[in-house]
Amino acid sequence: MAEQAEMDQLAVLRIEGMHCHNCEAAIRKTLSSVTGVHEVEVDFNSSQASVLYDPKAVNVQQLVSAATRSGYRVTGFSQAQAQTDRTAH
Ligand SMILES: [Cu+2]
Repeated sequence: MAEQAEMDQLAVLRIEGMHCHNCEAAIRKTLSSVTGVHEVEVDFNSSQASVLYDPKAVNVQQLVSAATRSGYRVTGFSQAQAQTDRTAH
């Protein structure tokens, strides 16, 4: 698990258009179905989706496209190398 996480990349997408927890679930489902995505956390309150993915299998543009396809607007993203602990709020 730890070994895998070292190679993973973390992207935090800022998503516009979520208005309830069903939206949260819809985005989580869509992003989770993308090949190479290992973990998805969507937070409706902060309008953010945190995606842990394998950069060799998928890139951020594809994640953005997937979220956009599900009917939401991605207004930006930030990226970080995923280490043992993720940035908590
Ligand atoms: Cu909704």
